[in-house]
Amino acid sequence: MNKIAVITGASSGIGEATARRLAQENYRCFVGARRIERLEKLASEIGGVAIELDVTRIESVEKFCAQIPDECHLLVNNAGGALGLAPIGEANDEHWSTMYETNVLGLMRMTRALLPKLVAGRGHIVNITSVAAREVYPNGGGYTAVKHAARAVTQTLRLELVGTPVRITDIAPGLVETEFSIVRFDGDEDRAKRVYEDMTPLLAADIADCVSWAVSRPAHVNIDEILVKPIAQASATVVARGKGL
Ligand code: NJP
Repeated sequence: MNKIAVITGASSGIGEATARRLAQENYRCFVGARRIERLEKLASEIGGVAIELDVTRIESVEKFCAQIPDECHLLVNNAGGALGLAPIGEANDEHWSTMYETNVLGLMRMTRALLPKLVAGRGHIVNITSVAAREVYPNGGGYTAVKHAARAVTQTLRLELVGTPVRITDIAPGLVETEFSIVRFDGDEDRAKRVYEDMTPLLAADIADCVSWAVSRPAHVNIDEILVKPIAQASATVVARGKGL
C-alpha cells in the first residue's frame, strides 16, 4: 500500500518538486495550494490528489484535512514565502500579517489538524523554514521574524512529540530559484532574476532531495535540521557572484 503524503504549497517551486519526488518514491500525494488548476495538472501527472487549500483560512484547512486518510505518513509544511524587502521603519502591515498568517499560523493549523492522523500513521512532519530562520538581515525583518517563529514552533513540536512515533525535521534552504522572489517583489520578474544573477542557486529539486533523504532514514532516526545553501552563498547576505560558481 502506498504511503500518504500531504504537501502544502505544491502549485510551484519546492512544494511541486517535492510532490514529484515523493510520488516517484511511491507516496500517494495530496497536494494543496490556492491555484487549483496548477495542482490538478500536477496531480494528474503524478497520480496524486489535488485539493484547494488556503492555509490562512481555518475553514479551508479543515476541509482539506478532512479529505486526508485516517493514517497519514508525511506532512510537508511548505506553503509560505516573503512579501517585500523594506526597513522596519517603512514596514507594510499587510505584508507582515500575510507572512505571519501563511508561514506560521498556516503551519500550525495544518499540523494541529493532521496530528491525530500522523500519530496513527507513525508519520513525519517536515517544515520548510529558511536560512532566514537562523539569521537576520537589513530590510528582511518581516520575513526573518516569521521564519524564526516557524523554527521556534518546529523546535517546540520536537519537544512535544518526544515519546510519540512522529518524527519532525526542519529543512532550511538558502537561495532557491523558484517563484519566491517574483512573489516577494510583487511580480517584478527582472528584480527577481537579479537575486540569482551570476551565481548558481539551488533548484527546487535540491530541496526535494533533502526531504526525500530525511524521511527515508530508519524509523528510529530523527533528522532535526538541515541547513542547505548554494556553494556560492555563505550567509543570508554573503553571496559570491561572478566566480563561475
Ligand atoms: O516559493 P514559490 P518556494 N495557502 O513561490 C503556496 C521557503 N523558502 O517554492 O497558493 C496555501 O514558488 C503557493 O501556492 P498558491 C518559502 O518561505 C524558499 O521557494 O497557489 N498555499 C506556492 O505553491 C516557502 O515556505 C526559499 O499561490 C500557499 C508556494 O506556497 C517554501 O520555501 C528560500 C499560500 C510557494 O511557492 C516554498 O517556497 C528559503 C496559502 N495562503 C525558504 N500562500 C527560496 N526559494 O529561495 C502561498 O530560505 N502558498
